[in-house]
Amino acid sequence: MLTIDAVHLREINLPLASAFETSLGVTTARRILLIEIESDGLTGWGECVAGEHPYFSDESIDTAWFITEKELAPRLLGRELVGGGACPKLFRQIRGHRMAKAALENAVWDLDAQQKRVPLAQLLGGTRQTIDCGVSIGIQPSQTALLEKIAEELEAGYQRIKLKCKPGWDTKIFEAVRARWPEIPLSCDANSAYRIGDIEHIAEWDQFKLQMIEQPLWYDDFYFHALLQKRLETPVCLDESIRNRRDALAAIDMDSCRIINLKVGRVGGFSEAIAVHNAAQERGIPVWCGGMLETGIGRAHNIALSSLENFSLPGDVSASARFWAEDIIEPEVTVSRTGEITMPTGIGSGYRVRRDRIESLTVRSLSLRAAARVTA
Ligand code: OSB
Ligand code: MG
Repeated sequence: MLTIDAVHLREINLPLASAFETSLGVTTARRILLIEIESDGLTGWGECVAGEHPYFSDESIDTAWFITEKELAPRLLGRELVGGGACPKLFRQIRGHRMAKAALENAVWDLDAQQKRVPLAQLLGGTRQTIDCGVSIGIQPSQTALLEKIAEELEAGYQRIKLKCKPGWDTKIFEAVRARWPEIPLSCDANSAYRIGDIEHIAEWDQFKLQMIEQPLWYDDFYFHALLQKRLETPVCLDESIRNRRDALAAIDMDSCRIINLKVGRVGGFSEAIAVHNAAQERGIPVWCGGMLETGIGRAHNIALSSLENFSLPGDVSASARFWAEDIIEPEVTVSRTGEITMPTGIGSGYRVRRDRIESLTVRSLSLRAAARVTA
């Protein structure tokens, strides 16, 4: 049993090593909400993946901070929990705010793994010893810059290249990339930049033999993605649309997608992520682990999750150095020349959190302590 003694919120500001551009906009620095949960002298960490603006989802760091402070943390403080799996029920009264919920729930899992002295991956039910890594490459200033970037990432060993795309940065770009690399595993991610009227335009991409087309249409849609999938040979992959297990079931049954990008923050925490993973596995649908420009804390959690069996395609889980001049964990996440991350074997996430560095990056913090212990 874990008793939640305190929940600490903090915001750190961290510039990205290089700007990341998608159809949603350009990100040059991150404002990140980190969660620390204390129980009997141990500390579990969680990272909230909500962005500075509610562009990817309807959450932002500021809504997440508010909901964590006013609604979620009070439901945990002083409670005795069997583990992270107890969180969804405690949070059920609050609708939405899944990224805020995930940061707390994942911190509880992190803590539980430390208390039980097991690797987090093992606690989650993971079996893989290594995970396969791909990269997501943002929209670049020019086609030449993009080709250089791809060459670099292939040279580094990454097993799959995902190209961010949008109208005007799509067919021509895919043509240029395929002309130079006819066979590499290649995919694209539109972050909902297209509409169903673009169906014939998107269907032209079948010629590029993409591994998948990620979230081409509306962020909250299943129906039109199913119409599009019917017209395509290339598998559609859903990211934004999948909020939980029921969404995964609906999308799979409707043939809205044939692959799922699973992001633990987007679905509200490890419990729901495992539920989505299992539902997809039972139906023969592969999942892969998505990324949200995480620091090492969220990255380490993504690595642990990726060790589950049905994470059978390379994820957007890549080296710390691609995002940060200096990460906030030790050792930093590194990827082998064959594009793999070896699962850490230590207890908990297997990475040490650099509290001194986090302190120096902190721009605001708030500590909430239990008034008394409550038995749930
Ligand atoms: O749609 O997968 C996405 C980054 C921020 C917001 C949305 C997405 C992304 C990525 C992943 O593409 C980048 C990464 O963390 O490796
Ligand atoms: Mg995506």
